[in-house]
Amino acid sequence: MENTERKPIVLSAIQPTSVPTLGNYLGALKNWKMMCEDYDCLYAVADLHALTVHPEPAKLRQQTLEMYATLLAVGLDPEKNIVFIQSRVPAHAELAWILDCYTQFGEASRMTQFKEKSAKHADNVNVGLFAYPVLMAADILLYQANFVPVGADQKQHLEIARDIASRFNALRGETFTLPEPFIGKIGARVMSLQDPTQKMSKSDPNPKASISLLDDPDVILKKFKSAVTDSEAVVRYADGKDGINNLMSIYSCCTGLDYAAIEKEFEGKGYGDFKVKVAEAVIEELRPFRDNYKRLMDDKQYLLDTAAQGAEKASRIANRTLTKAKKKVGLLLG
Ligand code: ATP
Ligand code: LTN
Repeated sequence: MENTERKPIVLSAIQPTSVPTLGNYLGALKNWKMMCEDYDCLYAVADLHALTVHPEPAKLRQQTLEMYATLLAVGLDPEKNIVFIQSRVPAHAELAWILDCYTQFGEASRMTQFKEKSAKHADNVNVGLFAYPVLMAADILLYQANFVPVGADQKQHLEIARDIASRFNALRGETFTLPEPFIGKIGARVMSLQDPTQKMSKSDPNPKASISLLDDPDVILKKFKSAVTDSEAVVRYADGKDGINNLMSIYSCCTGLDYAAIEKEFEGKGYGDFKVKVAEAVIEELRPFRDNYKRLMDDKQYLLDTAAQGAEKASRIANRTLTKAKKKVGLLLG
């Protein structure tokens, strides 16, 4: 995919840490698919980022393949987009080192995700975890991306990517495009079904808290039925109704209805009816994904071949920017 039509460039990535949740889907993957028509899009499986949590090697390999299949199964066409695995494009790690040297210790220390993850895993606060946002900046800047579709939790990482890029540009001359986050209005922060003050997360140990994209329909229904709500028994969007607000935003994302229309639909009805309707909407939304995913996972060779082609196309673009950055910092090229 050469940028001959000069469409704006979009890049995003997702870690292969486990099966994506409804949060990953509504906050990120669904937007990735929507952007395919109007932008030149690159989407990656961020396997290098996943190394920060020391996954078991065989498991990481399997989950990387599964996440690659997931990206295709949500409808990202590998002919129209570049869909690739991060570690297969060595330029990411190379540029990350250069950018490490243009990132201040203080600014990286302020990253909320670093603080949260290092508090949660105090036994493994490695340098990779600290430099995680710099690798993410390299992912984005290598492709001169204009927009980065992510959930709200990644906003701060986008800001540091911009800061690193502008510092580099100011010191070494115009090299990188400054990226902007693309955060959807609804679905940017899907909350846990068991504690609606916390975001739904793949790594939540409580399986009832999140919907996995591969959950069977009856499991999805059960999880929604046991979602934590409040005692008011009125379906309306309001402060203090975190559980219902969350279900309303999920329903809105899956049906396209706005909050006023949802309130009207459930006027005089209890939470029981509402939860069943939300579950049904989610089941329908995910049905094509489940079918595609199963089919793709049965054809491992196709996945490997497509990933190899994706890496080749991505490398061609990434290497241009890498060479430019190397020259700017004074590395001797042949
Ligand atoms: P982990 O639990 O392993 O940290 P995660 O579920 O937060 O993972 P990531 O791989 O870090 O998922 O994120 C992939 C994409 O999904 C990112 O764009 C992120 O912003 C988005 N995302 C993650 N959780 C949510 C959520 N609850 N609501 C909306 N978007 C989300
Ligand atoms: N840190 C991101 C995943 C990620 C990413 C990126 C997102 C890695 N590299 C580049 C956008 C652009 C996360 O979602 N946790």
